[in-house]
Amino acid sequence: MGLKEDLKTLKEEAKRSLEKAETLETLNEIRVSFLGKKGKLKNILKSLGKLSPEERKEIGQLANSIKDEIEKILREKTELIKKQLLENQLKEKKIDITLPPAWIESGSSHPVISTLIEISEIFISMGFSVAEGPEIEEEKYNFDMLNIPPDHPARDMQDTFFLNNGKILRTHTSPVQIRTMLKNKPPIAIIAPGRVYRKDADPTHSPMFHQIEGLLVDRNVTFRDLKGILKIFLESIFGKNVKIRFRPSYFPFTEPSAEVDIGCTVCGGSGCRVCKDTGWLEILGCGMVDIQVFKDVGIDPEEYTGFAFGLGIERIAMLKYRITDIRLLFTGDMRFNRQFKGIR
Ligand code: FA5
Repeated sequence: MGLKEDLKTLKEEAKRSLEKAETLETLNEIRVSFLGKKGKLKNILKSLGKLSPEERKEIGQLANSIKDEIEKILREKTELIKKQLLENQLKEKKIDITLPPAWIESGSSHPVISTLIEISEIFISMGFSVAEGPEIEEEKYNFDMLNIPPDHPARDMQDTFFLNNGKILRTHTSPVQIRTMLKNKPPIAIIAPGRVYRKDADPTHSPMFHQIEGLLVDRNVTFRDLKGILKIFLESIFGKNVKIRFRPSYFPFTEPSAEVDIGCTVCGGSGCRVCKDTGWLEILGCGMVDIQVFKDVGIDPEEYTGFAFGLGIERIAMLKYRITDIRLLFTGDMRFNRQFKGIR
């Protein structure tokens, strides 16, 4: 039977070709040439019509099984070649896992911010809560209600940034005292950290710097409480051996008033540019809340007393980390900033 032989020969031929095939393109060519519309199988089956129905059935079944077999081998071979292709690709693009990874620098807190957080945490641990106020402030809160009259030197154009909308950039955090006392009744114990602005620039003065305001109002608050709290705070930051000096001073919103200096940690007291050769650096102003301020916010000065303080965060950071120029804190120079990695 010629057709049967032809089909078997076709099968063997297809198998041989498939065995040799190495690319997906060759596989496709084999599929087209054996199983395609004009392919070898169709060609053989052309003479099917000349056969008897029985023979036709037998040859038809044989042709189908050969077709199935070739298709099966085609599928398997396709999978195999694809797998080999992938393996070759992976080999070519092999990743060397022993290479060191690309270096991604991790960020860290700026020394001013970590000092701000450290100071805040000390006061929070003593029972103070955190209050906030706007940096764009009204003169009423920044000056008038703090008992700073219009002709006071602090209002001078030399110190204050005046804005076109009639407001100013706050020159200190003390307006938060007023805003807090207008809103809350005593007892009050708050700190108010934030940015403040002054026309000021030298190794210890920056036009933008940070302060933390403190305010405690209650019955029987005395100057002794103020000294005690500040001593605890300064010893927590600088250690028990810190040299502290209270100097009488003047602020329109406190009476009596004082300023506190710290023995210069940069030179150890022998004199340097940070302490301007005095051995001391001023870090805060403080005092007992002035009676006039209490009256203006509606707190009875007969019943309540209070203390307030305002400290410069950059000055504390400078003493803590022995930084010789405040401006270094704001240049954004990464060689400087990197030195403070991991301080908190
Ligand atoms: C005040 O700003 C008062 N509001 C402080 C105060 C609050 C007194 C409550 C009484 C009661 P003074 O101008 O001295 O005070 O500033 C306070 C601290 O801010 C200074 O001791 C200093 O540490 C810091 N400071 C002042 N000016 C600058 C500046 N330009 N750059 C960096 N730090 C400064």
